[in-house]
Amino acid sequence: MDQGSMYLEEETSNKPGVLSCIFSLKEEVGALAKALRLFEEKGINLTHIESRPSRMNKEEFEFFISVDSTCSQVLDEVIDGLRTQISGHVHELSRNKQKDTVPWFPNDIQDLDRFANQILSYGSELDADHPVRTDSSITVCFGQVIPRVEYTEAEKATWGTVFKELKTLYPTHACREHNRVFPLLEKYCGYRQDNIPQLEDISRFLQSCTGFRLRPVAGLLSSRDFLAGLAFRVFHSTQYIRHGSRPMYTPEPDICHELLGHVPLFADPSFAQFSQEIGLASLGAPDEYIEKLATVYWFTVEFGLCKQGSEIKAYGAGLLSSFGELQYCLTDKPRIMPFDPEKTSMQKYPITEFQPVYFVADSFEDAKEKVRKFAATIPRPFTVRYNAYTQSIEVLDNT
Ligand code: HBI
Ligand code: NLE
Ligand code: FE
Repeated sequence: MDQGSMYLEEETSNKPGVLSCIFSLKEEVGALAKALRLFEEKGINLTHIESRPSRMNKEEFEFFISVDSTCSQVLDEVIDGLRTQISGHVHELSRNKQKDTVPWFPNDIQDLDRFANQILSYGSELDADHPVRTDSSITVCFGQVIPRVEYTEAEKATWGTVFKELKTLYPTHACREHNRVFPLLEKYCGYRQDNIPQLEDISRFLQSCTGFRLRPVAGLLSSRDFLAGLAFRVFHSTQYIRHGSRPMYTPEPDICHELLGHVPLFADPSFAQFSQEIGLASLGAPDEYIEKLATVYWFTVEFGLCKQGSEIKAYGAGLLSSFGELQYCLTDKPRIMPFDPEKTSMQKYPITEFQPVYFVADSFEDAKEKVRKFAATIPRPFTVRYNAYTQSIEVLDNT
C-alpha cells in the first residue's frame, strides 16, 4: 500500500459543487480501508465510489470517489494524508486552485450543522501547566434542545469561586451594558454562586433579547467556522468547566468564560450587532482576512476595553471571565491603544498569558462602523446581507 498515487480534479462534467478524485492503491488486503479511514477521520462523506484496475500499473487498483465541495478545505488534509501515509509518488493532474476561488460558507443557519463536530486540537498550543479539558458530548443539531449537564460537586465549587470573585469586580471593572444585563441573568437563567446555569435556558433568554442563540460544541472550532456562526447570531459555546486548580485564569474557553464573559453582552442589541458584523465580514473571505478578523475579534469581543464617560471599562469576555486578568487590565501595566481595525488586525498576541496590549473602543456603535469599513476592504466579489426572516445569507453579486 506504499505505492499508491492519486489524481484530483474538479469534475467539470459533474454537478457544480462536487469534487472528485482518483487515487490508486497497490493490491493488498486492507489498503482501501486504510485510505477510506482518512476520509472518515475528517468527517468527509463520500457521495460516490467506483474501482477499476489501473491501466498504467497492473499491480494497482484505481478508485474514483466524489465528495461535495463543502469538504474542500479538509479534503486538502486528506490528500496530504493519502500522500504521506499511503504513497511516496503522487501525481496531481489538475485541481481547481485558482486564487479567486471563494471558500465555502454557510448560506443557511442549518448549514452550521456541517461543522459543529469539527473540533481543533487546541491543547497542543497551550502550556503544559494549564490543565486542558475536552468533551465528548454528542453533536446537537440546529433546532434541537440543548441537553442539560449534571455537574459534579467539585465542578460546582469551581464555578462558585469564579462567580463570587468576579461579582465583586464587575461594578467597578465591567462596562455598563454587562452590569445592566447581569441581574436579568440572575433572575431568569439561574445565575447563582451555587448553580451552574444551563445553555438551553440562556439560549432562550438571549433569543428573546437579541435573537442570539447558543450551540454547544465539544471544543474549539476553526476561526472560519466560529466566525461564520456569528453571522447567523449563533454563538458556539463549550459546556465543560476549567480545572479547579486554576480558577482565576485559563487560556481555554470554558463554561465560566462563555456564561460570565460572553453571554451578558450578547443580550445587548448594539453589541450583538457588532458581533454579527464581524461574522458577516468573514463569510467567503480569503484565509489572510480570516486571520485578521480573528485578531479583530480577539481584541474586541475577547479582550476589548471601551470608554465610558471619563473611565475605561472592560467588555471583552476573556477579561470578564478571569478575575486575574480583569484586575490586571485596568492597571497601568498593559499598553493601551485606540481601536482601529487596520492596525488592530495586525497586532500579535499571546494566548496563554495576560495580554500585554489592549485596544480601547469609543463605543460599540463606533467599533461597529469601523469594522464595517474594514470589511469593505476585504476582497470579495460579492456583498452579503443577513435575512433574519429566513435566517439565511443573501449574496449580492458585484460582478
Ligand atoms: N471555538 N468553540 C470555540 N469557542 C471560541 O471562543 C472560539 C473558537 N474558535 C476560534 C475562536 N474562538 C477565536 O479565537 C477566533 O479564532 C475567531
Ligand atoms: N482567560 C479567560 C478566563 O480565564 O476565563 C478565558 C479566555 C478564553 C479565550
Ligand atoms: Fe471567548
